[in-house]
Amino acid sequence: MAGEGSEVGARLRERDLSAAPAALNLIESTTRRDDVAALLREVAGLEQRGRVVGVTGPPGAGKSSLLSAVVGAWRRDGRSVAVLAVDPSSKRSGGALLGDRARIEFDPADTAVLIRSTAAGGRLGGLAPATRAAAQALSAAFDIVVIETVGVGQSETEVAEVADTVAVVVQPGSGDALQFIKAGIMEVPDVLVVTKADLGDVALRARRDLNAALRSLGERETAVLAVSSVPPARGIDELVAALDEHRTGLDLPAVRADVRRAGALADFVVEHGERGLRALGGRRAALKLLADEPPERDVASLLELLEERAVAR
Ligand SMILES: Nc1nc2c(ncn2[C@@H]2O[C@H](COP(=O)(O)OP(=O)(O)OP(=O)(O)O)[C@@H](O)[C@H]2O)c(=O)[nH]1
Ligand SMILES: [Mg+2]
Repeated sequence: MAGEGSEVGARLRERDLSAAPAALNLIESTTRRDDVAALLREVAGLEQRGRVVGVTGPPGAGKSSLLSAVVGAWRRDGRSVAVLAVDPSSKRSGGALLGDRARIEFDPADTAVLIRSTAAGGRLGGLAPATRAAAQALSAAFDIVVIETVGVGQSETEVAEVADTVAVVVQPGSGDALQFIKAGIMEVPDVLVVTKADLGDVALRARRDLNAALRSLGERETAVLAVSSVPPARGIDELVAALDEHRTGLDLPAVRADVRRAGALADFVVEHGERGLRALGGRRAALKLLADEPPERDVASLLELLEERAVAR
């Protein structure tokens, strides 16, 4: 039975934000796959309505505090916002020290904001398929969908597969991002945010070092901003503007086609593992195969294509 999935999907298509919790419940359930498929069919092709912003950075960098301020600014502009906060389930990736972790603050009576924590993906890495599906479904209804992930390096790459714009958030004095960028481990983010600017010189120095590192790589376009999320907040409007500006320059249909291709490959790896990937001749060959398909193909049909090819080889 996929009746509920179609119904919830149709409501999202009509931009009925009150359908979002039900949509997320379906997407996160492990037993309602027909409903999820029906839901995603209803919203297929509508993803370009909303935009997907990835916010990623090391544990405790200040991502959630920053989002409290940014969500507030977006709401003052009248934009609806959904945040999918991916909780690192493994001890390794941690998170801010217990008790020191901020929650995203918002007005609970405001029906145009939705904040949801979701579990991180499994061993095969990265964003859970449910997070990808949730971003796809919610971007049909909300103006902005944010995915908050913890980490730097790997997580930045994964969120970039789903998001139109990726902001990497670092706190002053932590050299992680700088080292990753220099070493080529991290792709250059669309926007770099140094938090805790209220701490003064150390934040300004971090910003200067990041700018210098980017210039030495010939990356002059990337915005590096210093923000403070504690009152009086600083740099928030500039960040909102930088995110908008990045989006304006994008070829969105092409970005979303790439998102669907990456999503199909991720689903395939979840279903068939590394062995399935080998049957396709490896990740690169699989991406090449997908890139040759028409950009409008949806995730389900791309997944079928991969499965057919894997069997044929
Ligand atoms: N001084 C100062 N402290 C901040 C600022 N932003 C965040 N903090 C503090 O930094 C700590 C971590 O902030 P969070 O917003 O939870 O950081 P996070 O990146 O979301 O953490 P995880 O989700 O656990 O990775 C909290 O104690 C915040 O109060 C800021 O602008 N200035
Ligand atoms: Mg957080």
